[in-house]
Amino acid sequence: MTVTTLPQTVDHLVVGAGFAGIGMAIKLAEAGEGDFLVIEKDSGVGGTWRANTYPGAACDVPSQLYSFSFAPNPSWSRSFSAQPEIEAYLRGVAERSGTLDRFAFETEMLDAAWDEASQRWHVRTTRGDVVARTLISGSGGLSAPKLPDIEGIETFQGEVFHSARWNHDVDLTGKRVAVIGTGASSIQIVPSIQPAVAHLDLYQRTAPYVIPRSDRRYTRIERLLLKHVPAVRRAYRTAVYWGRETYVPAFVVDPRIAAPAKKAARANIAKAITDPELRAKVTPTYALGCKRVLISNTYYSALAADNVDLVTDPIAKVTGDAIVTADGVERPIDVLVVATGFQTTEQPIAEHIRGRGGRSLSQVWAERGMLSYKGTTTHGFPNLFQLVGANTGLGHSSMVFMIESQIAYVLGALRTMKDNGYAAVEPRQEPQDAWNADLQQRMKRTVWSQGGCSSWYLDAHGRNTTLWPRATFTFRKLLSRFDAENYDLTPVR
Ligand code: N01
Repeated sequence: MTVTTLPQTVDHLVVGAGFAGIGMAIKLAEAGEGDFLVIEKDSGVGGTWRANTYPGAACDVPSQLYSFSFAPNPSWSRSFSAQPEIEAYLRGVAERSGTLDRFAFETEMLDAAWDEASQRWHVRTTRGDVVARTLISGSGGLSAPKLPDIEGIETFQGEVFHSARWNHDVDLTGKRVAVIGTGASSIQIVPSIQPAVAHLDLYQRTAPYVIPRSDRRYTRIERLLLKHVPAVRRAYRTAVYWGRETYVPAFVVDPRIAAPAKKAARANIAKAITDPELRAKVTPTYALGCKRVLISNTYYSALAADNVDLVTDPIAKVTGDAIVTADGVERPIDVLVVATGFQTTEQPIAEHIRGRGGRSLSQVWAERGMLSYKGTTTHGFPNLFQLVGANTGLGHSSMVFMIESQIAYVLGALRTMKDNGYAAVEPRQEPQDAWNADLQQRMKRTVWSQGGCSSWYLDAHGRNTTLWPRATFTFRKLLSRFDAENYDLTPVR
């Protein structure tokens, strides 16, 4: 039974029921750190893995690593899981944890304001107000769709939807479809819908690097071993973790290490595409790793199919029934899919979280970009914890690892507060500035800054405020202890 009537007060209010929110709820319950409530705008758990149901949606991080360390999934069917399997895993974890009676679904946070007098967060939701000692955001870095600002798009008379809001009521069979964007979502959508549609125009602004996807169904023997022998599961997980951790972060700062991946990307094109013009169009012109490296065995062969056109002329406008490119060519369509990504560095939720003095996160970030202390806390925002906060994203490994590191840090903060009678903790400006100066210094040398591309990793001023530039175990080490000495600590009055 989930929450139907919101409590007026709670110790900890968690926002979002994806990996972060579920993990936080389980660990809060285990630690017995006061009562808590998880609010979620959707009607069930899963977060991004519930929202993204587009055809072909799957994870590009190996299954064994893409799960909580404390809740291994003995039943993954393949080495890279598809969306339904990940959503089912998360649902199962939440159900088995016994915490679902603290979850309120179809409850969206409208705004949150820190009240200095009571040392509490006052939170307005679509289903009533809640006052909480701490506000723990698990609302995700890739959850608010970014819609393209294209002239006339609002006048389109056919069906139009974003990749993360797939409209399953629209049957694409025999339709003329346009997909805008060639990121991780698009390269999964395109091969999945290509066989069914009459014609597909794929609008590419920048060619991605696409390397082969080493996905396969586990054999029967493997499935048995993974299910019944925890040591085998651990060995698979460890192998995947270190395989990525030793190779991938290294090429972020040394392009020579990317040579084998670049070769694999070129071979991937050569294998599927014979037309030299199309080959040239899909060949990236910037350094590998500058944008997220994508994985697929079917994307290029879908592009080579007779019913697909890869359009690289810039889009000039959308009319009632067509897309018109800058060269004046008009391509009629029935359905428009915008696979144009997410609002990453200017997240809408930031406008609605107001800290000390009534300043919102977006006001603070407007000056120096999205920033935080250790990706989790922010000066001026006492008792606010952001899971998947600034500079915690990864291009190479599992976000679940990062989330678990953050959850442990939050629990450390809550323990410190309880043991010492603190009402509030807030990172001091100085350590926060030092943390961010160090990050930005490291960013200068990376392929994300030097690689000659634009990406969702960078904000409007070219600052990378989304990715973690070091090894993931370093992040875990740096967050392994709650460093109260770097915080202002307000005693309970
Ligand atoms: O979004 P994106 P995504 N006109 O921002 C183009 C995760 N994810 O949803 O490159 C024309 O990567 C834009 O062009 P350009 C993963 O972290 C994971 O695909 O900016 N085009 C780009 O091609 C991923 O990185 C998985 O020039 C426009 C595309 O739209 C992140 O989510 C699966 C445009 C956007 O690509 C985001 O991926 C899916 C415009 N106005 C997602 N605006 C897996 O685990 C944007 N574009 C597999």
